[in-house]
Amino acid sequence: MAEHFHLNTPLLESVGMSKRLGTTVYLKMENSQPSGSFKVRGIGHLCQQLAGQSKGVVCASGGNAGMAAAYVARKMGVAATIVVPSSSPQLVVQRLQDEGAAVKIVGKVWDDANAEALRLADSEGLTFVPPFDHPLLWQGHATMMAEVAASLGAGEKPGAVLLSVGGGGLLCGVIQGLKDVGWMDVPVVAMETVGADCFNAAIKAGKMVTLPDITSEAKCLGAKTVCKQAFEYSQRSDLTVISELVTDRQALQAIQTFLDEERVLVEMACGAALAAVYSGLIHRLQDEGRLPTLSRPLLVIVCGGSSISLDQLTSLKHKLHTET
Ligand code: PLV
Repeated sequence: MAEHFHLNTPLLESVGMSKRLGTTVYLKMENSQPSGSFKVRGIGHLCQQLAGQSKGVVCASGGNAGMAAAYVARKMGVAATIVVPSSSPQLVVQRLQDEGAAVKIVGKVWDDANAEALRLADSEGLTFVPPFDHPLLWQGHATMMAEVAASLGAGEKPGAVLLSVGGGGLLCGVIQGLKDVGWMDVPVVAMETVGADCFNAAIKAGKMVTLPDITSEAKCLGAKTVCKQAFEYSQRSDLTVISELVTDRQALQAIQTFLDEERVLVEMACGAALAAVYSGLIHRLQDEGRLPTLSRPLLVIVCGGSSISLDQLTSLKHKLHTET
Protein backbone atom coordinates (compact mmCIF):
# COMPACT_ATOMS: atom_id res chain seq x y z
CA MET A 1 0.00 0.00 0.00
CA ALA A 2 1.17 3.55 -0.68
CA GLU A 3 2.94 5.26 2.19
CA HIS A 4 0.40 8.02 1.93
CA PHE A 5 -2.31 9.04 -0.49
CA HIS A 6 -1.76 12.78 -0.77
CA LEU A 7 0.70 14.64 -2.98
CA ASN A 8 3.23 17.30 -2.12
CA THR A 9 1.33 20.25 -3.64
CA PRO A 10 2.87 23.30 -5.32
CA LEU A 11 3.42 26.53 -3.44
CA LEU A 12 2.81 29.26 -6.02
CA GLU A 13 3.33 32.98 -5.78
CA SER A 14 0.20 34.91 -6.75
CA VAL A 15 1.12 38.05 -8.65
CA GLY A 16 -2.46 39.36 -8.57
CA MET A 17 -2.95 38.89 -4.84
CA SER A 18 0.57 40.12 -4.01
CA LYS A 19 -0.12 43.32 -5.95
CA ARG A 20 -3.38 43.87 -4.08
CA LEU A 21 -1.85 43.35 -0.64
CA GLY A 22 1.52 44.95 -1.26
CA THR A 23 3.19 41.86 0.14
CA THR A 24 4.06 38.46 -1.29
CA VAL A 25 1.17 36.00 -1.31
CA TYR A 26 1.79 32.28 -1.61
CA LEU A 27 -0.91 29.83 -2.63
CA LYS A 28 -0.76 26.28 -1.27
CA MET A 29 -2.50 24.52 -4.13
CA GLU A 30 -4.49 21.85 -2.32
CA ASN A 31 -6.96 21.86 -5.21
CA SER A 32 -4.40 19.76 -7.06
CA GLN A 33 -4.64 16.85 -4.62
CA PRO A 34 -6.18 13.59 -5.81
CA SER A 35 -9.93 13.92 -5.05
CA GLY A 36 -9.71 17.70 -5.49
CA SER A 37 -9.06 19.01 -1.99
CA PHE A 38 -6.81 18.89 1.10
CA LYS A 39 -9.18 16.32 2.64
CA VAL A 40 -7.17 13.40 1.27
CA ARG A 41 -4.33 14.26 3.66
CA GLY A 42 -6.31 13.63 6.83
CA ILE A 43 -8.68 11.03 5.48
CA GLY A 44 -5.84 9.07 3.87
CA HIS A 45 -4.00 9.05 7.19
CA LEU A 46 -7.09 8.09 9.18
CA CYS A 47 -8.06 5.27 6.82
CA GLN A 48 -4.54 3.88 6.85
CA GLN A 49 -4.71 3.70 10.63
CA LEU A 50 -8.30 2.48 10.99
CA ALA A 51 -9.59 0.90 7.80
CA GLY A 52 -6.96 -1.68 6.82
CA GLN A 53 -9.10 -4.72 7.64
CA SER A 54 -12.40 -2.92 7.20
CA LYS A 55 -15.49 -4.34 5.46
CA GLY A 56 -16.03 -0.84 4.13
CA VAL A 57 -15.92 2.82 5.09
CA VAL A 58 -18.81 5.21 5.54
CA CYS A 59 -18.47 8.99 5.49
CA ALA A 60 -21.03 11.79 5.64
CA SER A 61 -19.90 14.70 3.62
CA GLY A 62 -20.77 17.98 1.97
CA GLY A 63 -18.77 16.45 -0.88
CA ASN A 64 -15.03 16.71 -0.51
CA ALA A 65 -14.46 14.51 2.52
CA GLY A 66 -16.58 11.96 0.68
CA MET A 67 -14.49 12.35 -2.47
CA ALA A 68 -11.33 11.77 -0.42
CA ALA A 69 -12.82 8.77 1.41
CA ALA A 70 -14.01 7.24 -1.88
CA TYR A 71 -10.59 7.78 -3.48
CA VAL A 72 -8.66 6.33 -0.53
CA ALA A 73 -11.07 3.39 -0.21
CA ARG A 74 -10.66 2.58 -3.91
CA LYS A 75 -6.88 2.65 -3.55
CA MET A 76 -7.13 0.40 -0.49
CA GLY A 77 -9.54 -1.99 -2.18
CA VAL A 78 -12.25 -1.27 0.40
CA ALA A 79 -15.90 -0.41 -0.35
CA ALA A 80 -17.06 3.16 0.34
CA THR A 81 -20.52 4.45 1.19
CA ILE A 82 -20.85 8.23 1.14
CA VAL A 83 -23.88 9.93 2.65
CA VAL A 84 -24.55 13.42 1.33
CA PRO A 85 -27.34 15.86 2.15
CA SER A 86 -29.84 16.84 -0.54
CA SER A 87 -28.14 20.26 -0.71
CA SER A 88 -25.10 18.70 -2.44
CA PRO A 89 -25.25 19.36 -6.17
CA GLN A 90 -25.89 16.46 -8.56
CA LEU A 91 -22.41 16.86 -9.95
CA VAL A 92 -20.96 15.84 -6.57
CA VAL A 93 -23.11 12.71 -6.51
CA GLN A 94 -21.91 11.90 -10.02
CA ARG A 95 -18.26 12.43 -9.12
CA LEU A 96 -18.59 10.23 -6.04
CA GLN A 97 -20.14 7.48 -8.13
CA ASP A 98 -17.38 7.84 -10.72
CA GLU A 99 -14.94 7.30 -7.84
CA GLY A 100 -16.68 3.96 -7.23
CA ALA A 101 -18.62 4.90 -4.09
CA ALA A 102 -22.20 3.97 -3.20
CA VAL A 103 -23.97 7.28 -2.58
CA LYS A 104 -26.93 7.84 -0.24
CA ILE A 105 -28.75 11.15 -0.14
CA VAL A 106 -30.15 11.75 3.34
CA GLY A 107 -31.45 14.90 5.01
CA LYS A 108 -31.17 18.56 4.19
CA VAL A 109 -27.77 19.46 5.61
CA TRP A 110 -24.54 17.67 6.55
CA ASP A 111 -25.57 17.07 10.17
CA ASP A 112 -28.57 15.01 8.98
CA ALA A 113 -26.37 12.95 6.66
CA ASN A 114 -23.92 12.40 9.49
CA ALA A 115 -26.58 10.90 11.73
CA GLU A 116 -27.29 8.38 8.96
CA ALA A 117 -23.58 7.59 8.48
CA LEU A 118 -23.21 6.90 12.21
CA ARG A 119 -26.25 4.63 12.07
CA LEU A 120 -24.85 2.73 9.06
CA ALA A 121 -21.45 2.33 10.70
CA ASP A 122 -23.17 0.74 13.66
CA SER A 123 -25.71 -1.43 11.86
CA GLU A 124 -23.46 -2.57 8.97
CA GLY A 125 -20.17 -2.75 10.86
CA LEU A 126 -18.51 -0.15 8.60
CA THR A 127 -15.55 2.03 9.56
CA PHE A 128 -16.83 5.53 10.28
CA VAL A 129 -14.78 8.27 8.60
CA PRO A 130 -15.49 11.68 10.16
CA PRO A 131 -14.90 14.63 7.79
CA PHE A 132 -13.36 17.07 10.27
CA ASP A 133 -13.47 15.98 13.93
CA HIS A 134 -10.67 13.49 14.62
CA PRO A 135 -7.03 13.82 15.75
CA LEU A 136 -5.85 11.51 12.93
CA LEU A 137 -7.39 13.90 10.38
CA TRP A 138 -5.60 16.86 11.94
CA GLN A 139 -2.35 14.95 11.94
CA GLY A 140 -2.79 14.23 8.23
CA HIS A 141 -3.70 17.83 7.40
CA ALA A 142 -0.69 19.05 9.40
CA THR A 143 1.65 17.65 6.71
CA MET A 144 0.66 20.69 4.67
CA MET A 145 2.65 23.02 6.92
CA ALA A 146 5.75 20.82 6.88
CA GLU A 147 5.63 21.03 3.08
CA VAL A 148 5.25 24.80 3.18
CA ALA A 149 8.27 25.02 5.51
CA ALA A 150 10.30 22.87 3.12
CA SER A 151 9.19 24.92 0.09
CA LEU A 152 9.95 28.28 1.75
CA GLY A 153 13.37 27.12 2.94
CA ALA A 154 15.26 27.62 6.19
CA GLY A 155 14.68 30.88 8.04
CA GLU A 156 11.51 31.76 6.09
CA LYS A 157 8.02 31.68 7.50
CA PRO A 158 4.62 33.13 6.62
CA GLY A 159 3.35 36.35 8.19
CA ALA A 160 -0.15 34.87 8.43
CA VAL A 161 -2.14 31.89 7.16
CA LEU A 162 -5.53 32.33 5.49
CA LEU A 163 -7.96 29.41 5.32
CA SER A 164 -11.62 28.37 5.30
CA VAL A 165 -13.49 26.77 8.20
CA GLY A 166 -16.33 24.28 7.86
CA GLY A 167 -16.30 21.94 10.83
CA GLY A 168 -12.81 23.12 11.77
CA GLY A 169 -10.68 20.14 10.73
CA LEU A 170 -8.52 22.15 8.37
CA LEU A 171 -8.00 24.79 11.04
CA CYS A 172 -6.99 22.18 13.64
CA GLY A 173 -4.63 20.51 11.19
CA VAL A 174 -2.98 23.78 10.19
CA ILE A 175 -2.54 24.82 13.82
CA GLN A 176 -1.03 21.45 14.61
CA GLY A 177 1.25 21.84 11.59
CA LEU A 178 2.27 25.34 12.74
CA LYS A 179 3.16 23.84 16.12
CA ASP A 180 5.11 21.01 14.48
CA VAL A 181 7.31 23.41 12.52
CA GLY A 182 7.69 25.93 15.35
CA TRP A 183 5.47 28.65 13.87
CA MET A 184 2.93 28.96 16.71
CA ASP A 185 3.26 32.76 16.61
CA VAL A 186 1.89 32.96 13.04
CA PRO A 187 -1.68 34.33 13.09
CA VAL A 188 -4.41 32.37 11.31
CA VAL A 189 -7.31 34.12 9.57
CA ALA A 190 -10.25 31.69 9.59
CA MET A 191 -12.96 32.44 7.05
CA GLU A 192 -16.58 31.34 6.80
CA THR A 193 -19.56 32.55 4.82
CA VAL A 194 -22.59 34.16 6.42
CA GLY A 195 -25.06 31.31 6.92
CA ALA A 196 -22.35 28.65 7.39
CA ASP A 197 -20.67 30.38 10.32
CA CYS A 198 -20.61 27.92 13.22
CA PHE A 199 -17.05 28.86 14.26
CA ASN A 200 -17.74 32.59 14.27
CA ALA A 201 -21.01 32.03 16.14
CA ALA A 202 -19.21 29.97 18.80
CA ILE A 203 -16.57 32.66 19.27
CA LYS A 204 -19.24 35.36 19.58
CA ALA A 205 -21.19 33.26 22.10
CA GLY A 206 -18.04 32.28 24.02
CA LYS A 207 -19.15 28.66 23.83
CA MET A 208 -19.94 25.95 21.29
CA VAL A 209 -23.24 26.63 19.55
CA THR A 210 -25.34 24.80 16.97
CA LEU A 211 -26.67 26.88 14.09
CA PRO A 212 -30.40 26.48 13.43
CA ASP A 213 -29.77 25.96 9.71
CA ILE A 214 -27.24 26.36 6.91
CA THR A 215 -28.34 29.13 4.58
CA SER A 216 -25.08 29.71 2.67
CA GLU A 217 -24.37 28.28 -0.77
CA ALA A 218 -20.94 27.20 0.52
CA LYS A 219 -22.41 23.83 1.44
CA CYS A 220 -19.02 22.31 2.17
CA LEU A 221 -18.63 24.80 5.02
CA GLY A 222 -22.05 23.78 6.25
CA ALA A 223 -21.52 22.02 9.56
CA LYS A 224 -23.96 23.32 12.17
CA THR A 225 -21.47 22.89 15.02
CA VAL A 226 -17.72 23.44 14.88
CA CYS A 227 -15.48 20.78 16.42
CA LYS A 228 -14.48 21.30 20.03
CA GLN A 229 -10.75 21.42 19.32
CA ALA A 230 -11.20 24.33 16.88
CA PHE A 231 -13.19 26.27 19.46
CA GLU A 232 -10.59 25.55 22.13
CA TYR A 233 -7.80 26.81 19.88
CA SER A 234 -9.74 30.05 19.40
CA GLN A 235 -9.78 30.59 23.18
CA ARG A 236 -6.05 30.14 23.73
CA SER A 237 -3.89 33.13 24.50
CA ASP A 238 -0.75 31.66 22.91
CA LEU A 239 -2.42 31.48 19.48
CA THR A 240 -3.93 34.17 17.26
CA VAL A 241 -7.00 32.94 15.40
CA ILE A 242 -9.03 35.68 13.74
CA SER A 243 -12.53 34.58 12.70
CA GLU A 244 -14.20 36.56 9.91
CA LEU A 245 -17.15 36.24 7.56
CA VAL A 246 -17.81 37.07 3.93
CA THR A 247 -21.09 36.92 2.06
CA ASP A 248 -21.87 34.29 -0.54
CA ARG A 249 -21.66 36.99 -3.17
CA GLN A 250 -18.15 37.89 -2.07
CA ALA A 251 -17.12 34.21 -2.12
CA LEU A 252 -18.59 33.84 -5.59
CA GLN A 253 -16.85 36.98 -6.82
CA ALA A 254 -13.60 35.59 -5.40
CA ILE A 255 -13.99 32.32 -7.29
CA GLN A 256 -14.39 34.26 -10.52
CA THR A 257 -11.45 36.56 -9.90
CA PHE A 258 -9.31 33.55 -8.96
CA LEU A 259 -10.36 31.79 -12.16
CA ASP A 260 -9.46 34.83 -14.24
CA GLU A 261 -6.16 35.56 -12.52
CA GLU A 262 -4.87 32.11 -11.55
CA ARG A 263 -6.73 30.03 -14.15
CA VAL A 264 -8.01 27.64 -11.50
CA LEU A 265 -11.65 26.87 -10.66
CA VAL A 266 -12.42 26.22 -6.97
CA GLU A 267 -15.71 25.90 -5.08
CA MET A 268 -17.48 28.33 -2.75
CA ALA A 269 -15.94 26.77 0.37
CA CYS A 270 -12.54 27.84 -0.92
CA GLY A 271 -13.88 31.15 -2.24
CA ALA A 272 -14.55 32.17 1.37
CA ALA A 273 -10.80 32.27 2.07
CA LEU A 274 -9.88 33.87 -1.25
CA ALA A 275 -12.49 36.59 -0.68
CA ALA A 276 -10.54 37.82 2.35
CA VAL A 277 -7.89 39.08 -0.06
CA TYR A 278 -10.09 40.18 -2.95
CA SER A 279 -12.75 41.94 -0.85
CA GLY A 280 -10.18 44.00 1.07
CA LEU A 281 -10.81 42.23 4.38
CA ILE A 282 -7.11 41.58 5.03
CA HIS A 283 -6.45 45.30 4.54
CA ARG A 284 -9.27 46.16 6.92
CA LEU A 285 -7.90 43.80 9.59
CA GLN A 286 -4.56 45.53 9.24
CA ASP A 287 -6.13 49.00 9.44
CA GLU A 288 -7.95 47.93 12.59
CA GLY A 289 -4.68 46.68 14.08
CA ARG A 290 -6.03 43.13 14.41
CA LEU A 291 -3.54 41.75 11.92
CA PRO A 292 -0.04 43.20 11.71
CA THR A 293 1.08 44.75 8.41
CA LEU A 294 2.72 41.79 6.76
CA SER A 295 6.46 41.98 6.38
CA ARG A 296 6.45 38.25 5.65
CA PRO A 297 4.33 36.51 3.00
CA LEU A 298 0.67 35.69 3.39
CA LEU A 299 0.02 31.99 2.97
CA VAL A 300 -3.36 31.16 1.42
CA ILE A 301 -4.60 27.58 1.70
CA VAL A 302 -6.36 26.95 -1.61
CA CYS A 303 -8.44 24.11 -0.19
CA GLY A 304 -10.01 23.35 -3.58
CA GLY A 305 -13.25 21.42 -3.81
CA SER A 306 -15.18 19.34 -6.34
CA SER A 307 -18.57 21.05 -6.00
CA ILE A 308 -17.99 23.30 -8.96
CA SER A 309 -18.14 23.27 -12.75
CA LEU A 310 -18.86 25.96 -15.32
CA ASP A 311 -22.57 25.06 -15.18
CA GLN A 312 -22.54 25.20 -11.39
CA LEU A 313 -20.77 28.57 -11.51
CA THR A 314 -23.41 29.91 -13.88
CA SER A 315 -26.22 28.67 -11.69
CA LEU A 316 -24.62 30.19 -8.57
CA LYS A 317 -24.25 33.51 -10.39
CA HIS A 318 -27.87 33.41 -11.37
CA LYS A 319 -29.02 32.45 -7.88
CA LEU A 320 -26.93 34.95 -5.94
CA HIS A 321 -27.46 37.90 -8.22
CA THR A 322 -31.21 37.53 -8.56
CA GLU A 323 -32.07 36.72 -4.94
CA THR A 324 -33.41 39.60 -2.91
N1 PLV B 1 -15.92 20.06 3.78
C1 PLV B 1 -16.43 18.93 4.56
C2 PLV B 1 -17.46 19.30 5.56
O1 PLV B 1 -18.68 19.67 4.97
C3 PLV B 1 -16.86 17.83 3.61
O2 PLV B 1 -17.63 16.99 4.00
O3 PLV B 1 -16.36 17.80 2.50
N2 PLV B 1 -12.75 23.62 1.93
C4 PLV B 1 -13.37 22.61 1.31
C5 PLV B 1 -13.27 22.54 -0.17
C6 PLV B 1 -14.10 21.68 2.06
O4 PLV B 1 -14.73 20.66 1.46
C7 PLV B 1 -14.19 21.82 3.47
C8 PLV B 1 -14.91 20.84 4.33
C9 PLV B 1 -13.52 22.90 4.07
C10 PLV B 1 -12.81 23.78 3.26
C11 PLV B 1 -13.52 23.13 5.53
O5 PLV B 1 -12.85 22.14 6.19
P1 PLV B 1 -13.22 21.73 7.66
O6 PLV B 1 -14.58 21.12 7.66
O7 PLV B 1 -12.15 20.76 8.01
O8 PLV B 1 -13.18 22.98 8.46
C12 PLV B 1 -19.69 19.99 5.90
